[in-house]
Amino acid sequence: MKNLTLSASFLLLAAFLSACASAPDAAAETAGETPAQTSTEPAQDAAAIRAGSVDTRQIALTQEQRFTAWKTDFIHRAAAKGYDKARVARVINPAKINTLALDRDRKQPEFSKPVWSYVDSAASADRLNKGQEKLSEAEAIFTQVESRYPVPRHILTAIWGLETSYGRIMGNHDIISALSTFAFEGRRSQFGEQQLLAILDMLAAGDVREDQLIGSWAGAMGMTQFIPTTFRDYAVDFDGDGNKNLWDSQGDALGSAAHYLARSGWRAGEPVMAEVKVVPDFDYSLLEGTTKTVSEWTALGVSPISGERWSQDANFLNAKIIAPGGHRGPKLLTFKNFDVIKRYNNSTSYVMGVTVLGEALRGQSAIRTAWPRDDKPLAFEDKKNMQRKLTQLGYSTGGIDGQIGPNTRKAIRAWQKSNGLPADGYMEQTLYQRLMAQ
Ligand SMILES: [Ca+2]
Repeated sequence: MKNLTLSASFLLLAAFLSACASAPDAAAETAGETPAQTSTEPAQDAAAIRAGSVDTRQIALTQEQRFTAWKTDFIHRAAAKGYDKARVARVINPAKINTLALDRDRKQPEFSKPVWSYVDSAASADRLNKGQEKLSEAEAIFTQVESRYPVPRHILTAIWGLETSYGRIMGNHDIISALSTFAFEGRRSQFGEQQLLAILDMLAAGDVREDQLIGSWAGAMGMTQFIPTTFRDYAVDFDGDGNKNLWDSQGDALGSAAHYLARSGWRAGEPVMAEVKVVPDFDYSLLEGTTKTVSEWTALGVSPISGERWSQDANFLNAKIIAPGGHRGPKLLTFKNFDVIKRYNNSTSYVMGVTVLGEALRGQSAIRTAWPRDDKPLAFEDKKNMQRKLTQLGYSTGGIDGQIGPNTRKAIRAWQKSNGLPADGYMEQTLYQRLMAQ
């Protein structure tokens, strides 16, 4: 597969060699983007090609030409959808390929960190202290936001802190270029085009100015890192100055985050999650997203970690149970508001980070049980080995891809069960050694 791709790009490169020489305009536009080390003399290029080394300048030109063609095509298609063609052209034409966005998007998902290191860093002393400063500094704004939306200030502050360290790290990428890069190439072209159209909507509505459109390489903007579709659909001009300024206006940023969470179904006065303990013979297969009322969970041996009983109101709430560090680590009931924060960022670790920091900001401790910190998460290759071994032993993981999804957890649980172990679907290092020895 790899070889096929390589020879295909070589053919493409060869086909464009003469075209590039006769059409320098597209290349000239982005001369500043061309890495310095590729500006070699033509003769040297020819020698390099004869020597068989890769001519990166020619690849860049080819890509540049295709990028220009994509722009023309996108401008036509946007116009066909009813967008003002002159405006689209003015916005899209200056876009440059963002190589960081291209590289990051192509990479495998990061080596997964254990959930506790994410939660620890989310609620670090520094973030907690700065969050407390922000809570008092922006007290009047929070009071106004809370009077309009049901989301409490400690949750908004935690999101603000996790997204951008309270506005300190908002990204300095040109959003149009980053999104055009996605739209032009790679596995996220549909996402890129959708987000660009959202930007065009925002500009047409007069919500933002073009010069404000700066953010992360992934296309998120402002203190609360809204991607354009979220920005278009949920950002509010909370301070009423006529501009939805998520970059500089704390009112706009916090009001917009509160509005987004409210519209995603935030329930006033309800918890996000609650730490629990379970009976020794608890059925851990219930960890896979089963929703039950708190009183039903009580009947299954789940109770508050504090040893107290649930309040009468709590008994009627719907909840799921999670144990992100396995049965030795904290176990938590998660409520509707947990899923609402997931709309913001679809990651269990993220929501736990927001909640742990948020609770700390109001002097509470969301998690008491120690994480199994002595355990080192499995490397990607180990995960594949584990899947291969489980499958060999008759516990199908539905494929060997190094990704731990519901099928793999199900296989782990079946193996754990038949070995008389707590069937939490969580593979610790020691268990992994034991499995591989079988
Ligand atoms: Ca405003």
